Amino acid sequence: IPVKYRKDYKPSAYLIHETKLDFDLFDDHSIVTARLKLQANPNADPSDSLVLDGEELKLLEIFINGQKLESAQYETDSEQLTVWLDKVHNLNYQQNSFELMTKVRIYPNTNTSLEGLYLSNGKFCTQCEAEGFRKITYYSDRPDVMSIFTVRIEAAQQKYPHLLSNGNQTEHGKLANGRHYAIWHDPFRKPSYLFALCAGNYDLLEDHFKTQSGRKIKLEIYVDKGKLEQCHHAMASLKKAMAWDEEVFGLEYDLDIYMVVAVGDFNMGAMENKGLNIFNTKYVLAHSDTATDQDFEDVEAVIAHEYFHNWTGNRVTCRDWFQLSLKEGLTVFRDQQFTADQTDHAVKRIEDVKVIRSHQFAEDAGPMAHPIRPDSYIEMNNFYTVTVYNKGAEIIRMYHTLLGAGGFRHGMDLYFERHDGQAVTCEDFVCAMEDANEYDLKQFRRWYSQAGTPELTVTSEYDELHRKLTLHVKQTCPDTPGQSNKQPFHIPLKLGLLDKEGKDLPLQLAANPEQLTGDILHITQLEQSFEFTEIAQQPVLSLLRNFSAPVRLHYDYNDHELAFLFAHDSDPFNQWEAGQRLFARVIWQLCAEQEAGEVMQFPLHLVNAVQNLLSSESLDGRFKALALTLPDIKALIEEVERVNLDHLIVAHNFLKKELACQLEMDWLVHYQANHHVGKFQQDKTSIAQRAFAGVCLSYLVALEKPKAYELAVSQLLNSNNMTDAETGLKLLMHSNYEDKQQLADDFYQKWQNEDLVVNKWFMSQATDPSDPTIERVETLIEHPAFDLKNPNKVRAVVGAFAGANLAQFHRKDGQGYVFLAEQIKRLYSVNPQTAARLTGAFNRWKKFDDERQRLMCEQLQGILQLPDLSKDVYEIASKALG
Ligand code: HT7
Ligand code: ZN
Repeated sequence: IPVKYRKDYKPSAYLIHETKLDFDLFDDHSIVTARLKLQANPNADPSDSLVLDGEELKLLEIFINGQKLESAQYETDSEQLTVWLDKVHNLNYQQNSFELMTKVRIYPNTNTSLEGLYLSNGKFCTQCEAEGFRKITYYSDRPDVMSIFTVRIEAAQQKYPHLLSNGNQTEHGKLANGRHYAIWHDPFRKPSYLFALCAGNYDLLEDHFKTQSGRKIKLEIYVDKGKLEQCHHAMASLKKAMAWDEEVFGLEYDLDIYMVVAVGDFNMGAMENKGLNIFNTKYVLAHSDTATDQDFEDVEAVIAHEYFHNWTGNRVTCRDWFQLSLKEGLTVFRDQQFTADQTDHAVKRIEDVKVIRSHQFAEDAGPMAHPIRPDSYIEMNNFYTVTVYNKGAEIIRMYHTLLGAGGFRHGMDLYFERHDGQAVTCEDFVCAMEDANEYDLKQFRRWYSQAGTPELTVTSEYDELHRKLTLHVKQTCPDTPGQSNKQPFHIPLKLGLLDKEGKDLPLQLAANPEQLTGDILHITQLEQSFEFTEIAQQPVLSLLRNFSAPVRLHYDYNDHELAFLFAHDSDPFNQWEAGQRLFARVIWQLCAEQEAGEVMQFPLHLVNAVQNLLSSESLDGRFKALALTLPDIKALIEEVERVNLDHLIVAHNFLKKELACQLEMDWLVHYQANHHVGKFQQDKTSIAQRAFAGVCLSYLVALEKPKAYELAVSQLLNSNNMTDAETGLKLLMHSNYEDKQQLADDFYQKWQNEDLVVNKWFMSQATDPSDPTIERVETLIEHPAFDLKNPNKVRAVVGAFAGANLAQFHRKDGQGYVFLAEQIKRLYSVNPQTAARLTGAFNRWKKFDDERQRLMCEQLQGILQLPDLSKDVYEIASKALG
């Protein structure tokens, strides 16, 4: 199986100046005619053959400059078309441009990979990133080949009244036999991965946006019939995103029309095709009856993310797929900033860091570890990862931290000034930041090349006599596959020193003042010491404020310091962090007690800390909800070398139940004060109250008392919004409430026609940690609403089971592993991308006990034996086994 390497990059031998595509769409096949204006690339090695990518295509005709090619002049195999240009008569292919015409037949109706052109719910749509365009026509399917596209679409008018592609519609009309056509022209050069086509019968929501320069942009959202009421939030989000990008980055939309099409069958969240975004319905449709507050926030964030790609991704794109983080890390950072501005900076930061710690740290420490700019891959689709996206965003965030908002903006401005219309590299981005700010980022570049999560170990000494505090900081980074002996990173360590009242002391270094910028300490060496002067009293250290770098921090806090920070830190992130550390310490202590065969002891000092937080009047409800939530088990697993999962789950449950018991009245009082049954509102205060009430209810349900169950049942049945209903449903499904099956059945009856709600129903059951869940999940995949071809459904049942039900997935008898492997076997040839994502659930097998390790490896080996295994799944499974 071939591996692609970053170091092997070579420019394409031929450029494609113009791309004219004709689509003739039929229910059982489609004909694609491509007319490409090609020219030898002056910046590449000359070549006598033209090699184009093409997969699953049936070549019907091929012409060059109107000359039909003979079989001796070209060749096709399962991946490519090669034309020997030197065998084509009278063709001066090194000097002149020439036209290649190909006609192919494809079968969108049987395309279940959801890559290329496929049918979703009776409508045609495309997904071309990363390498899906080659399933549509023969092409140089790589991001550095950019072309001007003109697209003609023809289809039956009644069934497909809307015919959409990128850019502006220039023509449309009726044809014989009930068919019609539309022609679209995109004036911006783009790579093939940004091509899109949609054809179907949709409901349409129309609006417009006036840009800062006064241009009127048509906004259109296309959805399945009957879903119009669920599009208004997406439309409002789009307008907010457009205004925000103008305001914060000075970036205005460029075409006259911006279209969004929602489809039910989609491998990922959404796709930023130029002027014609294609979205998973999950990230467009939102109504308070059917979508939670979190869904609303996700829709807003994904709409914004895809919109922001218009500049970071489309106007300036990637030279090759190893540079993916150039657009994705940067665009995630931009969407994170946008959401923070719309909601709450601290809450958003905490949520983002939770993803890093539970998922990215795990990836960085596992068999798939890769730098944000990978050096090699087997299947590019496997590299749309939390590392490239979320760690990539953390790296961008560090520029923002180091250079300040103004410096970052200067860097962005220079980046666009230099590279608008180009396909560039991460190095080009670093240079723009460096040059715009005259800031040396030589060492900072290591974040792009070295994988793994750096560890910072900090110790401190306080010298009362000389009013000095010395910090000793060590950095290390573990070996990762193919990389050892890492060089030190440039790590911005944001910190505060708190006096007895919790106030921040002024920061001043005794020497090397350049090592401190404001409250950012520059960690650049393997070992460094910093002396802070004029520190009148022994301070409490608040380190890595706002999670200023994607590292693990080790500092030997005592309980008292953590409780102090939990109560007083002016940095809300570290306030939350202190609480999480307090909880985590208790959980590990409870594990140790079990290990030693002792009875678990609940440490009473927690009660005060939690009670104070609960009753705080100044803190936001969403922040409280986060601070009262126990650390995620997945993140805890990443804190240790090997884990006794059974002990960890017992400890986690014990702590939850103890806190529930100790503060029973408090949970109830706060639940009642924050849970409202009256008129539904979706302002910030109401959203915060729902989040806070939800956490209070989760503690009450942990008591396993009839009264608490009654509250949850009443919330589920009487709520007038999906946030409250889903919270009630989940809590009950995950409890021992005896009538929970009846509730589940009723919920399904009520919502069976709302696919996205059915997915919530699936998920709440698949993540039930109690024992008969595997058997239950086995019946869920047989349920009429389940569809193996629909990734949302697969994620809701199989993905949720393997990724969010630790107790059942890791069942001791290995049945959880058997179940997952069975599903991968059913799926790998249907949808290789989704099957590969599921396979990743085995990646952390080394963390578990010997028996579980053996059982997981057995399944991985079985997967590797499958006939015609897709390279997507092969890459994940083979790397997992190492
Ligand atoms: N740029 C897109 C990434 C993507 C994708 C989307 C849908 C289906 C398959 C896909 N492969 C890659 C999404 C984004 O980051 O905005
Ligand atoms: Zn993206």
